[in-house]
Amino acid sequence: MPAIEQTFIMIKPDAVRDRKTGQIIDRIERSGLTIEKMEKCVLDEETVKVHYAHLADKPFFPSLVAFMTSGPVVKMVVSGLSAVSKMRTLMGATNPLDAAPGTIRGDFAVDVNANVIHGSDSLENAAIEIERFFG
Ligand code: RTP
Repeated sequence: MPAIEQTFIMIKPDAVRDRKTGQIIDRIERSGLTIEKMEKCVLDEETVKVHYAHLADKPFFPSLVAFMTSGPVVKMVVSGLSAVSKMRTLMGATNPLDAAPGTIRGDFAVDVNANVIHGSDSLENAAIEIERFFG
């Protein structure tokens, strides 16, 4: 049975810079999910390195850290029925080239290196990320 969940969502620097924040928030709210907390901030390098620690050995890691600290992000706690998987569906595939039209990445992103939005991939990681970013 679907349960009410909380997930961690972050609009990445490319989308904030391109003034897509409002349109992305609109899609989240239209889907029936609720924004519990929201804050615009610039991430420090250490926080990004911890957040993407599972990718530390990838060749694109330095550019990922540079991108994620390149400007403000909008971080959120989003809640609702099956919020974790519902947001992953709304977001679309990690690589925008594979993301279906109608998804956030499918409609707003063109490049896997700057793919507009982050959403927790499990309930367990959602709790860890909410603690990490909202403490
Ligand atoms: P995210 O954590 O940002 O929501 O992304 P994800 O779970 O869908 O995908 P993950 O594998 O955790 O990748 C994290 C972020 O790293 C960048 N990436 N670049 N150049 C590349 O091949 C590549 N692969 C991944 C993306 O920004 C991705 O969202």
